[in-house]
Amino acid sequence: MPELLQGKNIVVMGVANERSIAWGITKSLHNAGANLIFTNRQERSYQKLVKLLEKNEIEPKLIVSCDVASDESISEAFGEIKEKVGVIHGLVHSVAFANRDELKGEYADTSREGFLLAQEISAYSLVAVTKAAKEVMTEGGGIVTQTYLGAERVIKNYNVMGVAKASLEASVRYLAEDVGKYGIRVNAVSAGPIRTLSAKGVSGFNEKAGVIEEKAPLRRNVDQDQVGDATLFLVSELSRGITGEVLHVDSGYHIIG
Ligand code: NDP
Ligand code: KAL
Repeated sequence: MPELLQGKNIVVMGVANERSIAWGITKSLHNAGANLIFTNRQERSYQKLVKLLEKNEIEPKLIVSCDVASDESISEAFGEIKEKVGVIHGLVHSVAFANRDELKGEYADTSREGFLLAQEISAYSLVAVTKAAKEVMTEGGGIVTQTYLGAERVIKNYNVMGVAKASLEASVRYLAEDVGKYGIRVNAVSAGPIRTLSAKGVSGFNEKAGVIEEKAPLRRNVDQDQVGDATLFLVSELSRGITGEVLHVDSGYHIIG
C-alpha cells in the first residue's frame, strides 16, 4: 500500500535498535509511503537508528533528540519539527521506563520515586507529546501509543509498569476526547510479549512468551512487523472512525479466560 501515507509526515519516538517495536512500525510506515521524523533520547539509539536507516535505504525527513522527562526537551524537539517540517499527520509513541528493581517481587514494595518515574516516562509523556504535537497536526491525524495486557490484569513482575500502562490507556481515552474536535485520533496497540532491549534482563519474559504459544488462539507469538502493520492502520485514514481504542495485537491471548 505505498499510497496510504504518501506525502504524510509521521513522527516516530522510541527506536533503540533493530528489535524495537518502533522499528517494526518504521518499516510499515515507510512501506506505506510516509515521510518519517524520528526522536531519540540516548546517543547510542541515535547511532543505531542512523545505521538502520542507511541499511534499509530509508531517508529520514528529520532526526531530533527528545527526552520525554523534560518539558524543555519536548518543546525544543517539536519546535524544530514545526520549523523544518511544518505540518505533521501522525505520531507514534513507543516509549516506557521503570527501574529494573521495581519489575520483580511485590507491587506493594514499589517506592514513591519508582512509581512516579514509571508514570512520568510511560504515561505522562503521552500527554506531554500530544500537547506539543497537536500544535503541528493542523490537518488532523493519528496518534498511537504502545501498551500491554498488564494494564488490565495482574501480571507477575509487571508491577509498577502495569499501573503506568493503566494510566496510559486512560490517558488515551481522555486525550481522544480533547483532540477529537481537531480531527486528531488517539489510540493504543496492546502487543503480546516481544523480545526487545527493554524486555532484556527483566524476569518472567520467557515464561510469558511461552504461555502465548500454548494458550493464545493463534498459538504463536506476535512480532514487531505485526505491531507495525496494526499501528499503520491506526495512524492512517483506514481507521478514521476509531479513537480512544486499545487494539490487542496478541494472537488473541486476551480473550482466553
Ligand atoms: P525498546 O527498548 O526497543 O524501546 C524503548 C524505548 O523507550 C527506547 O527507544 C528508549 O529510548 C525509550 N525511552 C525510555 N526513556 C525515555 C525518555 N526519557 N525519553 C525518550 N525516550 C525514552 O523496547 P520496546 O520496543 O519493547 O518498547 C516500546 C514500547 O512498547 C514501550 O512502551 C513498551 O512498554 C511497549 N510494549 C512492549 C512489549 C514487549 O514485549 N516488548 C509489549 C507491549 C508493549 P533510548 O533508547 O534512547 O533511551
Ligand atoms: C511481564 C513482563 C515481563 C517483564 C516485566 C517488566 C517489563 C517492563 C518494561 C519496561 C519498559 C522495562 C524497562 O524499563 C527496563 C529498564 O529498567 C532497563 N532497560 C534499559 O534502560 C534499556 C537500555 C532501555 C532501552 O529501555 C528503556 N525502556 O528505556 C512483560 C513482558 C511479557 C512484556 C513487556 C516487555 C512489556 C513492556 O511494556 O515492555
